[in-house]
Amino acid sequence: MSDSVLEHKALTRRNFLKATTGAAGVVAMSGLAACQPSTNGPAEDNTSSEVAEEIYRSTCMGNCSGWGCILDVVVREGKVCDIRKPDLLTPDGQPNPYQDICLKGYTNIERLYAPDRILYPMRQTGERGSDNWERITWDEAIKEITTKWKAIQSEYGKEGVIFMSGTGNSGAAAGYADRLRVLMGASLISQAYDNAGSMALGAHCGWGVTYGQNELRDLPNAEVVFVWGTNPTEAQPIDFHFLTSAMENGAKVVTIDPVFTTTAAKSDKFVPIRPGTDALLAIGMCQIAIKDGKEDALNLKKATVAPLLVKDSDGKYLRLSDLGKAKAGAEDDSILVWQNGEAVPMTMGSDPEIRGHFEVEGIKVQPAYQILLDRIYEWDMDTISEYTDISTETIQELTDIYTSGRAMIYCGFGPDHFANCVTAYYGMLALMDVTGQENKKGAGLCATDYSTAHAIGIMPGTKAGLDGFSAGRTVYAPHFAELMDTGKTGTMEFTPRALFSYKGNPIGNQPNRQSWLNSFMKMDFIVVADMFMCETASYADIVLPVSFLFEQTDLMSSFSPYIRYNERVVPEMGESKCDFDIVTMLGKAMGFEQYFTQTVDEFLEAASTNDTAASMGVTWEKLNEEHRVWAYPVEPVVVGETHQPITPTGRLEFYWEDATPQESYITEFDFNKERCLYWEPPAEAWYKNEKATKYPLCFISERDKFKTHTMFGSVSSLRELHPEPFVRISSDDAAARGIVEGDIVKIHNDRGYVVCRAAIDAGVRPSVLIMDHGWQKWDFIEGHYADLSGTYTGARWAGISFYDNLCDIEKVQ
Ligand SMILES: Nc1nc2c(c(=O)[nH]1)N[C@H]1C(S)=C(S)[C@@H](COP(=O)(O)OP(=O)(O)OC[C@H]3O[C@@H](n4cnc5c(=O)[nH]c(N)nc54)[C@H](O)[C@@H]3O)O[C@H]1N2
Ligand SMILES: Nc1nc2c(c(=O)[nH]1)N[C@H]1C(S)=C(S)[C@@H](COP(=O)(O)OP(=O)(O)OC[C@H]3O[C@@H](n4cnc5c(=O)[nH]c(N)nc54)[C@H](O)[C@@H]3O)O[C@H]1N2
Ligand code: SF4
Ligand SMILES: [Mo]
Repeated sequence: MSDSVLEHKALTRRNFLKATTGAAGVVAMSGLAACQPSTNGPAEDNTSSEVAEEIYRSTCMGNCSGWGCILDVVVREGKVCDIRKPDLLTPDGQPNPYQDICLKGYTNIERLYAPDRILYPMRQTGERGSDNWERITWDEAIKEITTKWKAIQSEYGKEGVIFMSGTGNSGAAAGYADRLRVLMGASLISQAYDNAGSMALGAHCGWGVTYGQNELRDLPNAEVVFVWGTNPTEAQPIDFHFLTSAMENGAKVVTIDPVFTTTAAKSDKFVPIRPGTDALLAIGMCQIAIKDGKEDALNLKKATVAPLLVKDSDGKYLRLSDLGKAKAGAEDDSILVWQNGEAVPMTMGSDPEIRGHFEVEGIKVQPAYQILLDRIYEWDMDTISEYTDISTETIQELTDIYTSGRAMIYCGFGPDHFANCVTAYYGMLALMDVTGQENKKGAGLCATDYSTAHAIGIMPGTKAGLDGFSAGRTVYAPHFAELMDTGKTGTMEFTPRALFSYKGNPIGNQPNRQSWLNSFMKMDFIVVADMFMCETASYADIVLPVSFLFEQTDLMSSFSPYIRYNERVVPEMGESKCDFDIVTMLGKAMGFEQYFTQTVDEFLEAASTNDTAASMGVTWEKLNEEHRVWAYPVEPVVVGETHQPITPTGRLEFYWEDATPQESYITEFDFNKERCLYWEPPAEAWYKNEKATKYPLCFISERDKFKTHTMFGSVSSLRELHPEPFVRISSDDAAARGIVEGDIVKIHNDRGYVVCRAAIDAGVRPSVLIMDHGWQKWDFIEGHYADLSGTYTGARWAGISFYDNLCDIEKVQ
């Protein structure tokens, strides 16, 4: 590696330990000795008070529940030296509840001045991953990339170039590469993270202003909270206060998780469920609620699809057009319900039937609720209890607690990471519908990330003025390896030859890492745009240096009710550039000059000038003046109260007549099964799976406070607190293998292995191993934790199954 290119490679575990000698060492390492963070107190001669301070408005970034926490960035003598939290008020004068800065947020100074930042375009001179780099000029980089892209497109078709984006930056301008993709007709790998779980949640009430569910500001109104497959103390540190407020208001809190998490420790009850069986628990609770007379028939009839008649023949709703009384698809082609012995339009069904089987003019039908009930009673209590590993008494107790007051399910994405993930969410939603725990304040479902307020009004318009152009096809990440291996997945056939990856680190974050490396090696050409030498960048042919957040101008709207106009705090370091400028250069060199004439501010002005923004009082001038503009309902969003479902039926849906695969290329699809709640075991991580005799343990991951995925991983002060990966193992599993605290262990299966230290933890369920997520190849003693996971996915929505794997563990030393 040329020394002028990267002053340091990403810190390996060993050289990290050598380099880190305490906080002072960190500052010196970062070249910041002259400008210590003010939180460290003034220097000896107290000069800091004489130095003029400038405060700039920016945000943190990272796909954590903050994803853009508001930061006031303090600059002295041209250097960033402090980060402060502004005290913003909501429009009705309350402290903004979506505002805090976590531990990581304050370390952005270290990231800005980090030794592993990429500052120049670079070409890999050895083989991919060999870490031999030479510095090249921007002109050389752009020329080489666009020449190769043009050649590949003319040989393999436009789709031969494939783009992939991650979750590193949600800013409007940071997503500008999508414009180039459309112009080029390039294809896309959809990362599909959290995809199946979030789509399943959205299917219930539609993707409205709440991203589908009650907003977190409503959580403190709950009398009961089921924390279900989420660990907010680590994954939502700045939103955790909504849960503690509920606790302070007297809410009873139950945590359902295979692991005794910090959140579990603060709960009234902890239920260590067997991974991948959440839907069965919900099904068992529905059965008990119905048996105990806790079914809310009124809610089912009025607010849900329960009474809508479904035809036995094709699973579609019975409509007036089926009886020849309206034109199919016309506005008056109402769905019918059964009332007083006849089928009537649903708007006339004041007290419709929700159970039974009926016949309408020779057409056999049943209310959607009957179908749900049949799915619920497919399972008997003994099987539910055995599979979930939760006793019937406990399921009874959980049902009693859940139905004892206004109840909120606070769920996250633990259950999402199995191939059967949709089942867990279908189960939770059905439980809410059956018991009527919804449509009122303090009742319903809050979901990690999605139930945060997300400002509205920004419409980036990356595709504005591109009529006549269309992007190539989209392949979901779990299908990508098959496409690369065989040139085909489902009915889709094409050959990606060049990859452009930006804002993401798929090699570190996608499951079945070896299959991704394989796919990478099959590519003719890989370009990665990143600010750090992440694992994916290390396998690139060309790396483009992206400027750090504080060097960028952008508009942020996710994870906060404020639209945030981030101003540039300091100039771009080295030759780094923001994604917008990089894409503009690439676009021009690809021959699309006339489509890349905007400056970033012109683009952002257009993005914030639209009817929705105007209706929220947002203007470009206001954003320039105030930088943080509230653009969200002032009242907390409560589905069914402040906002009505925006589903095809206008009701809360637990039955989907139009359930189809997310992409038309997917061929294997059981329409009947996917229309309503069901449960089937995880694809691999199931104790009755044949593989379990050889590999009896399921390896899952969790969030920790010190990283956002692979970001912040090389921040020295954070590494000092959490220097290396370790796997947590139950006392029983450890004892059975002679493993003791601190041992070096090897976790392995047929896909790969990882070597790291073990920590014995009585709070981990037997047969489960858990490690915090976000480590990269240089962090492990050997191997990689992402080599262990498989590429299983659901049928209706392609999700990612990080946890759906079996393995075993042995002591190495
Ligand atoms: N610090 C930090 N915060 C983050 C992130 C980060 O990387 N770092 N990432 C952000 C992102 S993108 C996401 S998607 C969210 C995720 O947010 P969460 O969903 O809250 O994330 P996890 O900590 O993975 O929590 C999942 C919990 O589910 C449990 N679990 C695993 N399998 C099962 C199961 O089968 N059933 C049940 N009931 N529980 C199970 C795990 O033990 C864990 O405690 O976090 C966001 N916040
Ligand atoms: N084993 C396991 N794997 C997992 C998970 C798990 O629980 N267990 N969780 C998964 C989930 S839910 C998610 S959401 C994914 C997240 O996976 P990714 O989206 O890949 O997340 P990050 O590791 O944060 O990678 C973001 C990258 O973008 C770069 N970046 C930041 N800002 C910018 C910018 O402005 N421009 C450009 N070009 N680059 C920028 C960062 O330096 C970093 O390299 O991880 C998934 N992987
Ligand atoms: S790391 Fe996430 S939660 Fe922490 S300050 Fe940054 S955006 Fe907010
Ligand atoms: Mo995620």
